[in-house]
Amino acid sequence: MALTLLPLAGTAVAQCVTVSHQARALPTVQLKQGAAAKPLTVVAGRRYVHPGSVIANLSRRDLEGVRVTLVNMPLREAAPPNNAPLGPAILAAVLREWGAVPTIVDLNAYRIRDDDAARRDLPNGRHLTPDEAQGLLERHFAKHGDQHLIGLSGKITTLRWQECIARACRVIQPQALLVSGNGLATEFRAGLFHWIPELDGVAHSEGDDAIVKIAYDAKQVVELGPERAMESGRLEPYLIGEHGGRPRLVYDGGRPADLDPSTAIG
Ligand code: B12
Repeated sequence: MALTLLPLAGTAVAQCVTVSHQARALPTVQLKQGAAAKPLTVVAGRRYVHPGSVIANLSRRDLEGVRVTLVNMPLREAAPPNNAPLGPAILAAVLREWGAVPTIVDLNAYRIRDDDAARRDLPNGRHLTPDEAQGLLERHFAKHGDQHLIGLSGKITTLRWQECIARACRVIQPQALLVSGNGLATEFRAGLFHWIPELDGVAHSEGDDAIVKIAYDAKQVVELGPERAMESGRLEPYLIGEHGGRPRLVYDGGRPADLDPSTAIG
């Protein structure tokens, strides 16, 4: 007997979530052309390095005043926003312990009740549009200053959003190290660079220790400039190559040995 596949009720909503014309019109990251262009040389078979062993060499002084914005991606538009962004919250707490200045933009916290939401039968309201999300980020950076690090956080379902937010961040905060962590990054690792070339780094698995090294690297990239930071050797051991004059980093995650971060801070 032949099976007939019926369209799922939720798909109509998902298809309506499109990247706006303005967001599409943003320029993609400028890559060096011709002789200046260096190919991405991937270090074959790089061995796993637990981030706890790397940050053992860092102290609070290394992260003092480093500004970090963590951006949590929207999910489940039809549901009320009843999930706190626990991953970014843990990372922000760790960063604060290390003397950095973290902020969180939770794009999932917003549900807009308007004619569009009513037309699309979303009684809890709709997500922000990409343009609205970009406006929110612009206001956030105007208030909190230029950032050393922007960390994107989202599940495997957030690729479209991360493409859009990465592109916007590259334009609004070109100096910042841009790194994706959580489910999407853990699933695709370096493969994510093909879809989101604006990214400087991806971080897989638990970020509790890794975020300290990522913030340290971000400080090096902003203060020394990308080229000198790469030459300094300070981006080791997670630097896998260079792309368009900027570093390509793949951060290993791992469970922290001790859940009390203060015991691990040098
Ligand atoms: C609670 C939960 C939800 C909540 C949402 C929570 C939220 N706000 O993210 C709800 C119920 C909404 C949900 C929905 C879904 N979920 Co869910 N969920 C979970 C669950 C049980 C806990 C997540 C959590 O809070 N963990 C605790 C926090 C502290 O950890 P974390 O968020 O992972 O953050 C850590 C790292 O990821 C990392 N990190 C996070 N952000 C960043 C950012 C940077 C820059 C860096 C460096 C690191 C980093 O560091 C953090 C600390 O170590 C996990 C299973 C699990 N045990 O983790 C599944 C899990 C995350 N869900 C999963 C899936 C598949 C889904 C759905 C797609 C299921 C579906 N088919 O509908 C939907 C999403 C629907 C959609 N439209 O997008 C998968 C994710 C797979 C993936 N690769 O993304 C998981 C792992 C379950 C599984 N094993 O399959 N989920």
